[in-house]
Order: sequence, then structure tokens, then C-alpha cells
Amino acid sequence: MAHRNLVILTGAGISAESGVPTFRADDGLWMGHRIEDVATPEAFARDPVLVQDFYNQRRRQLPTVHPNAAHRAIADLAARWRGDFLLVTQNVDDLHDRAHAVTPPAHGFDLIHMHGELLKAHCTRTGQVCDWPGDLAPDQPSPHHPQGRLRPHIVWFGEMPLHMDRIEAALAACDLFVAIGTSGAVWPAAGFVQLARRAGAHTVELNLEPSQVTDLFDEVRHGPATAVVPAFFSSLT
Ligand code: BJW
Repeated sequence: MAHRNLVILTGAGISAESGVPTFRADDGLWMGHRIEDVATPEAFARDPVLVQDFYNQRRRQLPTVHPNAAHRAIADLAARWRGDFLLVTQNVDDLHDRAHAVTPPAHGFDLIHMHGELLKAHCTRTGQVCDWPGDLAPDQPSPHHPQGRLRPHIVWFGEMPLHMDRIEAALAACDLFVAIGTSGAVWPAAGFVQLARRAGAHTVELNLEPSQVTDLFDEVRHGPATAVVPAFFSSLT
């Protein structure tokens, strides 16, 4: 199989074996809350203490977790890939970033965090983004605007995911699309497989169990990411 233009989509399942909980498992991230009920701008306006505290806890957890064999397998592939390679992650952790820092990617690689990044914040007035490795107060003043506040740089329900133009352009030009560790419950990411199919790409799902859109893939391999991802990518050049 010779492929040139690759798009990989990852979700919470790729970080599960690093110790980052997924969203829709029984022991999912919001512990008693449905993510759809709390990860919204309205929830932040209603209860900024709860929402900032949730993201503060997750930000504090980041130094205690590390990239696993699946993150490393993608980084190794990116280092030897000879075509365009876009890695789109829905995850807000920095585990892909750290894996790629160890094994620098070849020319033609890009990484997009389409749902934002835990280690960044943005101004509620100007939208300007800044690095933010520590806690955010419920009414954290913004350095960018006198009336602005800083909020987590996270895409909540009802907000537009980031860099959609670049993602859609890459999907329209890809000949291999691989989705890893994502339930297919959240849009527009769940629709990427259809965009890739429209481009004529071979589509592959690597997941612990069938996703909600599993029937749309040409090839599915089920199992833990640390096993199925290195095994699948070892066969690609
Ligand atoms: C393993 C594993 C292991 C476990 N190995 N695998 C009605 C119909 C259609 C759409 C809508 C609708 N009503 C509203 C919408 C739109 C809405 C939406 O999708 N809602 C659904 C609830 C229906 N979407 C939005 O609002 C988005 N914006 C939008 O649509 O803008 C308009 C637009 C229009 C046109 C073009 C483009 C845009 C924004 C979505 C924002 C999502 N935000 C969150 C929170 C992020 C911050 C945070 O981290 O707190 O993002 S929600 C949450 O879900 C998070 C994730 O990135 C996202 C996806 O979850 P993911 O990664 O798939 O995790 P899980 O837990 O669901 O699944 C894990 C999988 O891993 C499972 O399958 C396991 O089996 C597997 N697994 N262990 C391998 N070891």
C-alpha cells in the first residue's frame, strides 16, 4: 500500500492508557456530569468556579502523565513519512506535542488541536491566545484587554472548532485517513471519515470498540491503542 497524503484524527482513547480518562466511559471525565451539560459557554457563564476548577485539575494532572506507545508510533511515522501528514487531535492534553518533540517530524507534518489546548488560555474580549501552564481564577484578568477575562483555550459545545479550513483542505486531498480512539459522538470530527471517503481515501478505524460511525470505514482494527496503533503503522512507509 503506497500512500502519500495522510490525515490522522485522534480522540481521548489514545491517551487513556497514559492515565487520562475518556469522556464517555462510565468513569468519564466529568464524574457525575454529562460533558454536553457542562462543556458549554453557558455553563461557564453560570458557574465559572466549577468550570475553571475542572480545567485547573486537569492542567495540574498533565505533568504526571506521559506519551504512550501509540503517541510514539505516530511520531515515528511522522519522522519517516514522505508526503503531507496532518495530525488532528481532539485532545486538549499535550501528549502528541511531547512525543513529536522527542522524534522530530519530517517536512510536510502539521499538528492541529481542533478542540483547543489545556496549557493555553484566551481573552474573552479579543480572543488572543497565550500560554497558561498554571491555574486560572474564575475571574482571571486578561493581559490583552482591560475588561477582558481569561478562559481556558477550549472549544466547548456550540463553538466552532479550530482551523477547520486547513483540516477540510487536507481531508479533500488525502489518500489515507486513520481515526484513533474516538467514539464518533461529536461533530464535526465524526464527519471527517465521510469527507475523506469523498476524496477517495482509504479509511481506517483503530479503536477499543466499534465507534458510532464504524460502518463508514473501509478497515477496522479493534483493541487498545498501544497495541493496534504501533502494529498498523509498522506496516506503512
Ligand atoms: C480506546 C481506549 C484505548 C478507550 N485504546 N481506544 C446534533 C447532531 C449533530 C451535531 C450536533 C447536534 N447537536 C449539536 C451538535 C454539534 C455538537 C455535537 O457534536 N454534539 C453532539 C453531542 C451531538 N458539536 C459542537 O458543538 C462542535 N462545534 C460545532 O459543531 O460548531 C459548528 C460547526 C458547523 C460546521 C462545521 C464545523 C463546526 C464543538 C464540539 C466541542 C467538543 N468539546 C469537547 C470538550 C473539549 C474540552 C475538554 O477536554 O474538556 O471535546 S466534548 C469532548 O468530546 C471533547 C472531545 O474532544 C470530544 C470527542 O470525544 P472523544 O475523543 O471521541 O472521546 P470519547 O470518550 O467519546 O470516546 C473515546 C473512545 O476511545 C471510545 O470509542 C472508546 O472505546 C475508545 N477507547 N480506551 C483505544 N485504550
